[in-house]
Amino acid sequence: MERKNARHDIMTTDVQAQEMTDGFHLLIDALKLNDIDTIFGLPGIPITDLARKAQAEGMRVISFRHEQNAGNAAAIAGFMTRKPGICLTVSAPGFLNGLTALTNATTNCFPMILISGSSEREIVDLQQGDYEEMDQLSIAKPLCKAAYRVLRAEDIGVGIARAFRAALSGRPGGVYLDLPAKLFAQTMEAGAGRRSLIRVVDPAPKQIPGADAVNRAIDLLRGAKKPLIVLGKGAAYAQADAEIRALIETTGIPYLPMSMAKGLLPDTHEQSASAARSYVLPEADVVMLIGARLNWLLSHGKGKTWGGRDPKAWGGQKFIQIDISPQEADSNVRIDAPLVGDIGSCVSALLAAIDSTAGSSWAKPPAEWTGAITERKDKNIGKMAEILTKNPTPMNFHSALNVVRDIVKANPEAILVNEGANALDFTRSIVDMYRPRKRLDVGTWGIMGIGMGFSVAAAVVSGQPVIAIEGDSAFGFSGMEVETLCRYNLPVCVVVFNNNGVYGGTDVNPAGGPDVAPTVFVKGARYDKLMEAFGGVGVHATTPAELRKAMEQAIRSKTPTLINAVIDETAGTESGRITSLNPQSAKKK
Ligand SMILES: Cc1ncc(C[n+]2csc(CCOP(=O)(O)OP(=O)(O)O)c2C)c(N)n1
Ligand SMILES: [Mg+2]
Repeated sequence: MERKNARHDIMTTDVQAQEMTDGFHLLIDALKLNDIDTIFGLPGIPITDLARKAQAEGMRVISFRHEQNAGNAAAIAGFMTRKPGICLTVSAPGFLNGLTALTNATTNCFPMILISGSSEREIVDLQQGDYEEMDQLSIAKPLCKAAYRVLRAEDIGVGIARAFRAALSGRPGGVYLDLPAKLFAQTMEAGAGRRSLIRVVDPAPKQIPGADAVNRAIDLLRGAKKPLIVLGKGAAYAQADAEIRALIETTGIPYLPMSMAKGLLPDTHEQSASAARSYVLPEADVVMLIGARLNWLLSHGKGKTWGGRDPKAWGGQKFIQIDISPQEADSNVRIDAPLVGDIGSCVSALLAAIDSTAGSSWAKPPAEWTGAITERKDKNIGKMAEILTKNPTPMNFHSALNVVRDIVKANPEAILVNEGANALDFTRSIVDMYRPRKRLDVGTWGIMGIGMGFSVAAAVVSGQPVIAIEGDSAFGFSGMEVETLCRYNLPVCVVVFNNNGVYGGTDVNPAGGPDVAPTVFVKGARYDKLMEAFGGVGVHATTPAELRKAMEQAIRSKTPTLINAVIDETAGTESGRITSLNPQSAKKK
């Protein structure tokens, strides 16, 4: 009897000693170890079981209908949480579908990791025609911040750690992680597997600015007669909201929020110069950029927008630029005071310097400057208020957005997703935001197609209601994801501004044939029926009153809703606010 028991013990020890893990579980464990609780993706060979096992291990796995939308979801989850958003795709075509989102994330400095399964290296590299054959790593490399491949199960921990550090450190961005099919099935002893994983410590280390750089910036600010602060999306990402607010309020300097920085301070703040943008940009003498780049969205810091004599000319203002990347300064015009570091540290350093050098005696900007801004603001806001109260039939952008503006004001916790041309530009200028990181839009590229991916992620990550204001063309890029909204029962209210086409519905075929013009869609389309097909609420709204009722109901009920808001097809302009970027031939007709 005793002998038998001893033998039993030995056998148990043997089985314990051989407890095994595999690539699937190592990957899931590595992600969980680094606080990832959600994966956005689309299943198929070779990652179907990975998605299943992740769900079995308690992760939230949100499946999409197209990888681009899953990728956009991951990217914006990264922006909102400062943890890399994870997108999971199959090989070649799935990978390529996810790549636009990865590249867009990199351009916008959103941390995300695109994890794609890939086919067998031995066959792919000899181009022998494998299932979904593609050298994915080489293709991804120039399109993202970093790209890695893991070939051995024992390297999964390091692979994830490197991907996290690349995505989050310095200027955040998109990272590609290539995982060949064979990796998932590889086994190793479980204890060794556990020990191979890395919990990444301090992946976005503080970067403290140099004292001389801080003083240079302070000197410029102090000497300014007409100072201006421009807040970019980087300032929103930094989550240094209290410090930024303190800097603006202590110095009394007027500020201009870029699109996704709206709400960092409430848009109704008395120092906001949004409604006087075309006045302050050419007039300011010292401009401090906080997490904002002088790219096309700021007319490259020169030309008429900035008071330059011609489209290439510098307007004469001095720039202070706070950015985490030392390479950003001088990218377009001279930066007199670059302040390199993370935004929280830089702004804190400025506040400390102000406190120690001037204390409460910091001179606020001259009243002539702030007064002139207020005067213009009041005039423009008054003019806009008049337009917003009009009630034309059919609705135009203004009468519809007057409703959206009220709904957002009443629900400041709601997240506003926005894309389109006119539907984007009018919403940005009319709808005030009250809290940080509540406005998510087309970003640096002006990319269409982010709508439903952003909406899904915003709802999943925040648990707050989401309002998506979508041009009818913009909506089409990700429209099938209304099924995803219904499947996960997300509190998203999609409002399609339906003006029958790209910029509007009035173009005619110049050749007179049966095809409609390239910018025109089916007239009077009923996008609301699309939502109904999956069990959500569809509403056809032709008046502001109908739109208001439907939006209120959507927010109250937390039910996926799509409102087809009929907008005058003549109300938009070509390309919205950026008509001038359309090339014009010099050739005489
Ligand atoms: C991926 C991508 N494809 C094409 C474009 C060009 N584009 C810019 S806005 C837009 C759609 C504008 O129409 P709509 O969304 O209906 O907005 P509207 O001006 O009619 O309100 C398009 C196709 C783009 N920005 N991104
Ligand atoms: Mg349209």
